[in-house]
Amino acid sequence: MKSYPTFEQLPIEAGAPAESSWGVFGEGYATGCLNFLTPEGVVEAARLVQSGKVFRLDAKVGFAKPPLFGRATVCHRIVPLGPAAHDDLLDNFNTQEGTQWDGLSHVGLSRLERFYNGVPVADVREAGNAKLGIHHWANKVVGRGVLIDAFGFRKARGRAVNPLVKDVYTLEELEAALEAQGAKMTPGSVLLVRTGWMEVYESLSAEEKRALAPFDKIQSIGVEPSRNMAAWLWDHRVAAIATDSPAVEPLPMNLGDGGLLHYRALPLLGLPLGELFVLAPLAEDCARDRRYEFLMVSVPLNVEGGVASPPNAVAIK
Ligand code: UVW
Repeated sequence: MKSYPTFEQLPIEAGAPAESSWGVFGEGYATGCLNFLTPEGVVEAARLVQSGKVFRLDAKVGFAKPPLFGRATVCHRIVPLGPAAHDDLLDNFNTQEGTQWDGLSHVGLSRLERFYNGVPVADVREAGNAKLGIHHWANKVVGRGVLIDAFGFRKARGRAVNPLVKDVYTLEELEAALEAQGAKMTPGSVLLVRTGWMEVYESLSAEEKRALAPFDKIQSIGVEPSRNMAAWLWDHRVAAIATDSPAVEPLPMNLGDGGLLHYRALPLLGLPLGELFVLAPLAEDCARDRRYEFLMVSVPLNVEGGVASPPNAVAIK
């Protein structure tokens, strides 16, 4: 892998905000940390395929009823094309209604009115989002995946955990879980962290799901949103981080808090955040064969100027 600055050496560009990687990836400005995934890394990751098991990492479209944070409800209709022929129509589809990658134009720095690499709000909202659109990721999210089963680690130690209540998996805990798994972070990996949120959510009644969905009601466990966490992710050359929780970091979150992982990751480091991934079946298989690494293939929707996308992701072991 090319040599990149350490977190402590950031920023490298004059006038860029503190703790930002603006300018680091040159021509690859639109893909941020996905630049840590290389063709050589894809070849190495393919060697991890041994059992031929394939794990789908996105939930079914429309699984969240209603969608979280007040997002629109998708409507699937089958429309006739001929006497015995049909098409699908997905009406009202918000690309973040369920399992999703947050693209680099999803959240910016409100104090600067800028997104990653200094892209102004107007470029995203009014000019078609050519610079940071999700189309830049169309063939970029393939490589080694590593799972940290933080939920399993806590439970195995007899610690009570309710993922649907605000709580934090500390960096120390994530490192301890990695060590207990006998796994290592190799530069240029997609990191998946199982928090337990999705499986507990799936066990709720329709009424309970409705009650927790609004922005001001939703609670979640998440990974520590600290400077140390951002530094660890950057210095380990993590290409993207995804969890089975709604925001990667704990909820509720105060959008006025500049220390949120959403700000540290998306507009500052260019680090994609994945949310509401399905990780329990993968975690169970990893616990069975003690192999927590795999080939990960994600092909986001190829939408010119898109802000986010379902990951369309699989882990292959
Ligand atoms: C918000 O930023 C509220 O949404 P998400 O957690 O889906 O990125």
